[in-house]
Amino acid sequence: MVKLLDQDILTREVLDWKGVHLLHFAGSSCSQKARVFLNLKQIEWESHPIDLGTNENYNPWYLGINPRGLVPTLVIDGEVHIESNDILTALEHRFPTPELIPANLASEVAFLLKHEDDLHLDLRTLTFRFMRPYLGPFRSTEALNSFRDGGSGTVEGQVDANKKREIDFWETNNAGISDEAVRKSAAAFRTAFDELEAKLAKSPYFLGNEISVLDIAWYIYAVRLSTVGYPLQKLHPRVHGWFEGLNARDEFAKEVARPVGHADAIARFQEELSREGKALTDIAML
Ligand SMILES: N[C@@H](CCC(=O)N[C@@H](CS)C(=O)NCC(=O)O)C(=O)O
Repeated sequence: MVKLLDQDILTREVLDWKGVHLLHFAGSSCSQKARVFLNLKQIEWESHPIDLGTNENYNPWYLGINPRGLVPTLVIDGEVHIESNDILTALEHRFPTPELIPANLASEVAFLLKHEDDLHLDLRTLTFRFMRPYLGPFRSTEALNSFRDGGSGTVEGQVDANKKREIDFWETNNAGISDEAVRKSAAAFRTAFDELEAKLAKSPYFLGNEISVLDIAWYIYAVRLSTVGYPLQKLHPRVHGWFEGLNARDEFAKEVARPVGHADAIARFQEELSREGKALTDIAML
């Protein structure tokens, strides 16, 4: 679990925060995952929005809490946890009911969540190619310099390689995301969702008859993929049915709802891409 050590944390005031605090962004998939989890557990928490649109995640104050410059971050009674899946695991330990990470399957769940996390940059690739009107500009040189210079640069006391990975992602893709990158990311999701389709042939949720953290995690990915034009219903009909079921639940739906106007802008952009033969389905031949 990624719980920061004292030396990793430069923004010292959070060490005095009591209770559950989530630093997050409304439209961030990992933040949405954490908020759905908090809803299902009915945990009271304090919200600290961090605006990714203005690169607030790269300002020194936030980097002093999250050296990776990513949302979400959990502060719980002065402990600082980063990495959404580790945040959920920490919350599960503190608030065990309802059980969303079955204790007898903890290591299997950790393995499956790692698989989900490994796809995060693929999700970002598709997002930044197919949701442009909603996202604004890519990360500027100035923002990336602020990121480079800020924070301790360490996680669990070690120099953190993930920071370089983040900077590399933006520097590689700032000029635009290539068709090849789109195809690679779409193929990774197709394989992952084929596996999920097979699981749903056996049970209504990924770990059996009850909702677990895996359903939350993949729900959030399914939302984003549907938004960028991935043909979920056509390619994975069981996953689509499961997705619709979760969409009907307020604890899920309210966390992924888009502000008025955004959904329309994205839909118009998708239509435009389809007319030009540049939609995700065209490029990835799905
Ligand atoms: N592995 C990380 C990934 C977190 C992540 O990439 N968060 C995105 C939002 S979903 C972010 O903060 N991006 C920074 C940016 O867009 O500048 C986690 O699970 O917490």
